Amino acid sequence: MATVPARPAPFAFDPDTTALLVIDMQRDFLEPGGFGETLGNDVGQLRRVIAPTAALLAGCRAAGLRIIHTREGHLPDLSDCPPAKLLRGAPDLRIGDPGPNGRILVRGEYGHDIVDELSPLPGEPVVDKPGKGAFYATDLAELLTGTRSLVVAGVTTEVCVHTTVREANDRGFECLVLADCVGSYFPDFQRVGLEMIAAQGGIFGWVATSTEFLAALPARHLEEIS
Ligand code: C5J
Repeated sequence: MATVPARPAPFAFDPDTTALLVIDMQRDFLEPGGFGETLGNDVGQLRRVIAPTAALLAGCRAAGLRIIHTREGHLPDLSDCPPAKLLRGAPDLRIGDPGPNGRILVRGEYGHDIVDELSPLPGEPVVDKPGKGAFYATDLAELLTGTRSLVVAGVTTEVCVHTTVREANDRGFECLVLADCVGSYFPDFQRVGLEMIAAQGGIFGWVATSTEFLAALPARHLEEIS
């Protein structure tokens, strides 16, 4: 077992039963012209997550940790998009409308894919999800058979990261959320979102930084892989 100095308490994990889950690092959320910006958000708030997450991916790949990516989006006919999600709010462009990066939040479009800096490598599963939570209407639970701990990165902290970590917690996974590798369009939501996870004795998870996590990956494990 390895141990990370996390909040509210040290997080113990076995690298052999731990997976890194990178949530929705898609152009539609992180680049101009996508779903996030059309809702009125400043995508610059999320882009600070890219560099630490790239370093995290490199470290986890070197350590042989299992890595799974997710993408939020819908079928081209939008049959998997609930009407309330389609019609909610007053965005400039709605889900399915043509935008500068292709149809907004539609699978197969340029904007739906993961940003170049964090491209999945061959063999790293990419889970396409229609909802905010990564377990809803996906095969993520089956992919995680034998996994006990999840290290979580991605966007946005208070929406898809929170929903997924709550779902994972209810399914018995122990979740460590990396504060510098998750991002929100709203600084207050980022702060409070992280506080909510670790409050009440870690009500549904633990919080640490990627530096703390990478420092805790056992050297023995790193040597075995290289
Ligand atoms: C949102 C997400 N914010 N990936 N999606 O709509 O958090």
